[in-house]
Amino acid sequence: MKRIITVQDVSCVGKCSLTVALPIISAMGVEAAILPTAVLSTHTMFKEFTFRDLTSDIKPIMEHWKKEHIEFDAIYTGYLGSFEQLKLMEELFETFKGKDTKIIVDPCMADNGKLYPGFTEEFARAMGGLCSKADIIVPNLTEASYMLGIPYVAEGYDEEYIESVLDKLSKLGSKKVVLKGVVFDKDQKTLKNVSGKIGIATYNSEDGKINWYFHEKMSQSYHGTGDIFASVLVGGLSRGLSLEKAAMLAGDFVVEAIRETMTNDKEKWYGVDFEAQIPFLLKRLEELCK
Ligand code: PXL
Repeated sequence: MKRIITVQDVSCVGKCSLTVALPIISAMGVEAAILPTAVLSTHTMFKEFTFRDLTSDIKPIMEHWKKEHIEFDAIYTGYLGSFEQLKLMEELFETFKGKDTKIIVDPCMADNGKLYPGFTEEFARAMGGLCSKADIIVPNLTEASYMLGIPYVAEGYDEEYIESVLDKLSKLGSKKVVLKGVVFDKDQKTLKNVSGKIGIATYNSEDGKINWYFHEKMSQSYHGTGDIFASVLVGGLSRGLSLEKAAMLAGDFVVEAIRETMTNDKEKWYGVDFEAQIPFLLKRLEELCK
């Protein structure tokens, strides 16, 4: 069985970060080891959440693993809360990157044109630095814009604009980029029937190829869907899927999880009801693995 390590906070209530990564990656048949960076009573979209920083535990945990010769097939970082944690992640990568270990960085810090509470533009640029050490990065368009220091463009852009964003992102230093949340308001030179849908662009800087996957754009958006996307991507890659297939599976699962949640929409800030769609995820995973 493949073993990955994921580094994120524990938000005790409010489905995101480790409370989605663990069940999803485990359900996909991959061992999910964790390195919790902080414990919060809820994610930061609630008011008056508690917060306990665990940064000082990170190094001793890594040292113990090193002594035990523990190895990981993938290292996946999500929500990180400080410059110090970003530095520690570089050390984690250097220490545990084996010959075939994939490093996946989800620069989780912003959406819909805005940084999450507590993050700054300076932090976003430093996150760009961590991305340079990754094999694959998974930003949405807002995170991409902050990391690149370019204005966030909400709508009206074209294929060429997205190609230039992908090129700039790969120049941060990661060979592969999965850019989420691309919406074209009309068909493009090479992309037909895409207007109003939501697209995921998978870019490989080695051959310059972009693979597009468009799916239904749901009328509601929810918290934690980025973490669900990245978790499925990591699970899919660990099960041997190509990056393109893993991104497709992740996009489809997020859509089904949102559809499920929209049938019971009382707790919008709580996160999506992905649990009910795990059978769908596993069925699609097995089909794609064939
Ligand atoms: O879903 C991203 C996330 C993870 N962890 C915490 C958050 C957020 C988004 O706001 O607050 C603590």
